[in-house]
Amino acid sequence: MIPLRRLIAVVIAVPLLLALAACSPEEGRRIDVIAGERTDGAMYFEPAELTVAPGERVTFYIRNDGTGDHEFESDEAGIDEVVIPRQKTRKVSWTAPKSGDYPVYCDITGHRAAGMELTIHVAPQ
Ligand SMILES: [Cu+2]
Repeated sequence: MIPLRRLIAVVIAVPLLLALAACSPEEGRRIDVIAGERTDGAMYFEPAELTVAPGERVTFYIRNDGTGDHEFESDEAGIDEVVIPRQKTRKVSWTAPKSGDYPVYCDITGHRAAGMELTIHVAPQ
C-alpha cells in the first residue's frame, strides 16, 4: 500500500505542476503566423513582416493552412527550426536579439524561393 502521506503529496503536486506548465510566463507575447500555399504556386507566411522590441520574449503560434509540411526557422535570429505538419499549429518561443532585420523562412527545398519568408524587424517600440 502507498503511504497516505506520499499519496497526499502526489495529489497536491501533480495538479500544481500541470498548472505551472499551462500558464507559462516564459511564452511572453503571442504572435500568430499562418503558413500556406497559393493556387499559383506561391508560398507565404502571414504576416510577411512584424516588429518586436530588442530582448522581447514572444511565442509564435504557426498554423499551417497548406497541403504539405512547412518549417519556421531563422539561423540569423536564433529561432530553432520547428516543423509544422499540414493543418496543424506548432509554437516556438524566442527572445528577440539586438535591433536589426531578420529573415524567418521555411527551409524545405524551393519554399523560401517561392516566397515563404517573413521579416522580423527588431526595433525599440
Ligand atoms: Cu514550406
